[in-house]
Amino acid sequence: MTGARASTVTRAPVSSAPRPTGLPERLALDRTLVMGVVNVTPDSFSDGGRWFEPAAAVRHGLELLAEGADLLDVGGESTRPDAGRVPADVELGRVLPVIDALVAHGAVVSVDTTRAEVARVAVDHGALIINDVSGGLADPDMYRTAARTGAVYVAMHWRGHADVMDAFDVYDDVVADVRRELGDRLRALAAAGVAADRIVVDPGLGFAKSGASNWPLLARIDELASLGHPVLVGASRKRFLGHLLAGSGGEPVGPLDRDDATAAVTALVAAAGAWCVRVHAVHGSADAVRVAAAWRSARATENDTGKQLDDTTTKDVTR
Ligand code: PMM
Repeated sequence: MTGARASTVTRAPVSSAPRPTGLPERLALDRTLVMGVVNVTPDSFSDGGRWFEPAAAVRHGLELLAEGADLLDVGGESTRPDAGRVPADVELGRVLPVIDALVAHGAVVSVDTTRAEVARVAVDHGALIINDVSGGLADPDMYRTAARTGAVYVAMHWRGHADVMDAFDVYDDVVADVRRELGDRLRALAAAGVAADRIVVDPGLGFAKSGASNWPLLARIDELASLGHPVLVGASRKRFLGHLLAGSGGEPVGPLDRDDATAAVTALVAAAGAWCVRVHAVHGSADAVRVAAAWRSARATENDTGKQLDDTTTKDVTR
């Protein structure tokens, strides 16, 4: 009994995850947040075209909120492998009416863009988060814009646009390499005047990462968290989950059949202390973050109890 208890105190403590400043108080929760994806694109890999009309996108965003999303990520340019670029005015024309309507409904909105101009206008229209999958590498004005607007900035690990990224899936140690490259981004953000407490980091699952490269990033997420910033994870419906679930013929399952696996990833990264998960199907992940919060809380209590018992045991032994 004493031995079993003593072993609990040797575990790593469950640290409370950092969260960015600058968001409404209602998002300061003791659990991982769920970001629902609203892709206003004709060609995103899992839901392209389904919410392309602004009214459909707004309806979809409201449904995701009703299912338990804490915030909504609105994007107007697909980042699926091989996707081409769309002009900035087209991107803005897609996202602005949707952001306007969702903000008017009281939603916390993030804009998914690699363009400083799109980010700036979206923040003017009420977006509170700039979600930049390029981590600032696609547009030299992005960090200045993040600094000037004061928006929360998500710096995702990125090595190149969608049409070329698969060629950059070359790592010595994917976790160490991603951590180092995110560290470079953090230094550049600091030099541009972006407040450290507004920055979130993201491993960029699926971006210049094949199936095998994604799992260590999930399993060793604590190493990315050790950069000292909140961590956002976007595993939802990605190819590596399709390959994991492939049947005996080796065919990956389709994107819409990856939501249960996505929720399982949500539970794991939420238990590890991720700040937020970005998902297409909200319901399963909204449950998963609550399971993980209960698990973390019980684990923290058990560690405390274990420590008290262990201290008592120590006194007994020395008496
Ligand atoms: N993945 C996609 C788009 N935006 N943003 C962040 N921060 N992290 C991600 O992993 C991420 C993202 C690609 O998925 P989609 O085509 O379904 O939007």
